[in-house]
Formats: sequence, structure tokens, C-alpha cells
Amino acid sequence: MKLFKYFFTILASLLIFSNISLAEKWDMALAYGAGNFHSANATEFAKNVSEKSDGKLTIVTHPGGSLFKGGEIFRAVRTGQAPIGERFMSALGKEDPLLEIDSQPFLATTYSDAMKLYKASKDEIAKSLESKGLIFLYAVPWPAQGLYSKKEINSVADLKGLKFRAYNSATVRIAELTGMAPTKIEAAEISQAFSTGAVESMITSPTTGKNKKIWENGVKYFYDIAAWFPKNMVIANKDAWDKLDKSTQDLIRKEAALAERKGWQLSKMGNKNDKKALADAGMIVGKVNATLKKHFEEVGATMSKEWAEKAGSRGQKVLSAY
Ligand code: PCA
Repeated sequence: MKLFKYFFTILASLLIFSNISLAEKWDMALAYGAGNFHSANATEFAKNVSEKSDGKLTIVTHPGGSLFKGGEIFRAVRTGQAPIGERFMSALGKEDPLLEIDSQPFLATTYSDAMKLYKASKDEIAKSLESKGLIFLYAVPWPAQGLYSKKEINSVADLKGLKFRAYNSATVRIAELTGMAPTKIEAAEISQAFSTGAVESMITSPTTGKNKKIWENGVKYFYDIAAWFPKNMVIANKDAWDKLDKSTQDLIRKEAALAERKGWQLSKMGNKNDKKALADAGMIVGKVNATLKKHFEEVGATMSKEWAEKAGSRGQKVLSAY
């Protein structure tokens, strides 16, 4: 009887142990608020994977930078502190200039061109991420980027000296070539930066302005420049990925492809609806005048040259494919 109990205990602990080692839990780091369409989409992706993996993998999302802040997520996933996360690609130009290709002004100004550019650059980007121990899963663009300002902008002179919130090296460069004074600030700190007067202008999507209720911080004008569609990407740590069995990896790939399709749709909807939301909140929504447009196009041309030099032959390859 004693022996039977002994064997039973061993058998039970073996079963429990093997169950635990089979069931993985991934915490997913998201920088943007739960209400943001990127976060909502990632949450649906996580839910679908969790429900369909036969208990083998549960993905728990942590929106609003609650696990890691935007600026920390890439490193956290790379080092395995978070097995999966989402990051704004073009903030990572120092890791790989190809990650900045979607923030080059006037290279892709429509969703269909943005998709073409994505397809042309995706494999090269995924390859370089893999060499850093990362698995690329999917990418979704923000709606077209526009210029926000507390005061009216009618000329290049009106932009001179403006305290400008930048979110990557490309927006810093736009500011420099325009005579604005840029400071890099993550999306989470936008409201504070405007309300304290640290900044008075920025270029971002109508979605981010709407989510931040930017009109409550004295921002009255939105100029729809629509010069690029920067993307967020979802990446996983390769060691964590390699621990999963083939069917779970296939499931993630399948759900990632679905999330990507849905994400692009949501982005397109936001591109229309969120501009309307800004106008409904009393902001003045319009286009820049012809002189300003020409100015931004010239800035864009300078930046294209600079970027091509930085990105070298890999960049050239992607640009010709595009
Ligand atoms: N919103 C993010 C990135 C691009 C966008 O539309 C931000 O402003 O930080």
C-alpha cells in the first residue's frame, strides 16, 4: 500500500510537471493605450492564439506601456524579458535603416503604395531582425501623418522656431530642415508635453491626436500632409519562439497574417473617421498651402538622398523592388 502511494505520487507529479512545461504563457508588451486600434487588434490576435492553441500557449496583452514603455519594448523582446511585443518600426533606425523606410516623406502617400513598400521591404527587415534574435510576425500602419499646431501655419516662416514633438530620427530631421526645434517624445507623454508648453506642434496621425484629445491641450490646427504611413510591428523573441512546437508556431503565423489584414482595414477606417473626430471636437482640419507643400516635398527629397546613403545597397535593393 505504501509503495502504491509512493508510485502514485511520482506519477501525479510527473503529469503535473509535463503539463506545466507544455503550457507556455507569453506576456505581450504594447506601448499604446487599450483603446488604440493597434492594441485592440493585438489583443484580438492574442485571444485567438490563446483560444486555438489547445492550452499550449496563452498570450496576455499589457497595453499602455504597463509592462514596458514604448522606448523599451524592442530591447525587452530582444533580451527575452518579454517574449513578444509591439514597437513603432521607424524609431529603430539605429538598429537598421530599413526600419525607417516607411517614414521617408512622400515615398508612399497612399495605402496601396504603403502596402507595396511594405511588401518590398518585409523580407529584408525580417532577415535582419532574425539575425538579432527576433521573429517578425506582422506590421500595421498608422493613418497618414499630419501636422498639428497650436497656432495657424501659413508659411515656412510660421514654422521657424516652433517647439516640435518628434517621434523618430526622420521627424527630427524634418524639423531641423525646417528650422523648428525638435524634442523626441514617446506618444505616452504627448498630452503632458503640450499642456506644459514643452512643445507646440507635432506630426502624427489623426488617430493619435484623437486618442490624446489633443484639442484639450490648446492644439487647434491639423494639416493633412499625408506624406507617409509609419508602421508598428509585432515581434517575438527567437528563443521563446523556438520553445514552441511546430503547430503552435503555425497557428501564430496564421493569426498574425489575419491580424495584419484586419489592422490595415482598421487603419484605413481611422484615416477617415479620426480626422472627422478632430473636426467634430472643434479643431480646424485642412491642408497646407502650396508653398508649404513644396517646402515639405523639398525636405523629403533631401531626406531621401540622406537615407539612401545610410541604407546602402540593401536600401537600394528594396527601393528598386518598390
Ligand atoms: N502615432 C504614434 C506613431 C505614429 C502615430 O501616428 C506617435 O505619435 O507616437
